[in-house]
Amino acid sequence: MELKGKKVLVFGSGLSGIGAADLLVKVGAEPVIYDEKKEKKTEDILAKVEEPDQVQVVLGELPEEILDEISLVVLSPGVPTDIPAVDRFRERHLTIWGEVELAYQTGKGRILAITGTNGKTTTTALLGKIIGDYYASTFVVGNIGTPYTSMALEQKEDSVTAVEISSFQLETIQDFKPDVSAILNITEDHLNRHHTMEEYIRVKELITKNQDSSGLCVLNYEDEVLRKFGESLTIPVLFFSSARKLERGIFLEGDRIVLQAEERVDVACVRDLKLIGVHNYENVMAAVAMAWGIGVPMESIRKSICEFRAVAHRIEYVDEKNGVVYYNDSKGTNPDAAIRAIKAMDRPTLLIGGGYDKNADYTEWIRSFDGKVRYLVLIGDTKEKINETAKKCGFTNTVLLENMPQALEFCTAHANPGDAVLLSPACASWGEFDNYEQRGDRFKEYVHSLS
Ligand code: UMA
Repeated sequence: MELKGKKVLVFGSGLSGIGAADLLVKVGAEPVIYDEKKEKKTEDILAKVEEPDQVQVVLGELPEEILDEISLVVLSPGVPTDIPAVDRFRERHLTIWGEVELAYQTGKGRILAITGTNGKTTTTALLGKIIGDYYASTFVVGNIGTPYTSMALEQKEDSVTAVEISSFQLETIQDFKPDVSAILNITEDHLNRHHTMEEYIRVKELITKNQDSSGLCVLNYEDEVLRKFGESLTIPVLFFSSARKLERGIFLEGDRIVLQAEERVDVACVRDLKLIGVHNYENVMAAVAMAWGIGVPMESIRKSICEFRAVAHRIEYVDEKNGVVYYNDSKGTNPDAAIRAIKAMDRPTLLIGGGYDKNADYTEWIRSFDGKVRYLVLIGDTKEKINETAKKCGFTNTVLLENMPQALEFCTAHANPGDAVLLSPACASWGEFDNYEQRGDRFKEYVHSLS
């Protein structure tokens, strides 16, 4: 579609809307940023765009006259596609694109697109490192936080882009055609938006919609829905598995990651990775398969995956000091996330937990310790409550302290070589910290200051 001279409605004034409006100005279109929240301030929105004189802002009710003038609507991912406002666009047969479609239509180069319920961000960041270490022009965009639209015009024919794509973004693609796609897993999520699991699955699977025999789709063999989907696809598929050897695919064999295609390639030993936990090995296998799919040499991939240190604050390897490995999982702000972190530990662990009280129940978290936790060091408002729960579950090795510095001092004094110290609080950070990032950063600063 020729965008030059066209009036385009950009629905949503968040990150995605600002990225879309800036791109539209650059290609000669006339964006109208529209946001339903009338409390928003036009000047605040214009302060975020690159060319405020070229952008119109409409808040609250959308006047009929604007609809008469526009020919395209770019929806932000947070805008549901079944609300009355969007029905109005459909009644007028307006083209509706999401930001991913707009970026795809204006961008260049090869595209590697990742979706899935969990692990998208880690896999996209890891893939970003693999391609960044090998190709000259690479981008990492999408749901990960950098709007795809903000980079599309920088792309060149030889660029390679890793895109994290949410189900919200997939709902509004049209021609978007990744060279390699991946669906990591599909479990129940976002049902308030997609209503049924069937619809959520359908939307996730749209990532392959425009792919053909020149492409590749990477899927999790251990996810029943995805296994069936892969078997029904007519485009090339490569499965990954953390539980079995595949005739063709990438899989875990003991502690080794193996790729079996035309020939067998020993990718790496998981002990050489800084990412830990089976869920992370799945993310690694997906990223390796995608990079291999576009021809990155295995030597280069191996080096990149062994160097990659995880997304900040998510079971992030910090350092090894005196034989003790330190992990920062400050993003573990609820028991579910903290369970994932403790499950990932493969050595005796001194666990720092506690923080702001969100009224959570800590029973399942304590039960997941599985004999691995040597000490549970508790700080914050929740320390007494967690201690009570621990006692009820029969776990008595708890230590109650005042703050993070005290907790860290205790851990460094009591950890033995071969142990891990893990910050995974199962609670929000408020109280001692402004946010989980600050809590994790303080933890890392302390670890780096150890001799
Ligand atoms: N708005 C309306 N009407 C609506 C809904 C929203 O007017 O019915 C307006 C809001 O008033 C607000 C704007 O739209 O001003 C917000 O748009 P948005 O919710 O799409 O948020 P953005 O800031 O544009 O961020 C989006 C993604 N957000 C969502 O999908 C909810 C970001 O993913 C993404 O990083 C960013 O684009 C860049 O691509 C975040 C996210 O939470 C991380 N994603 C979900 C997830 O990971 O689970 C899917």
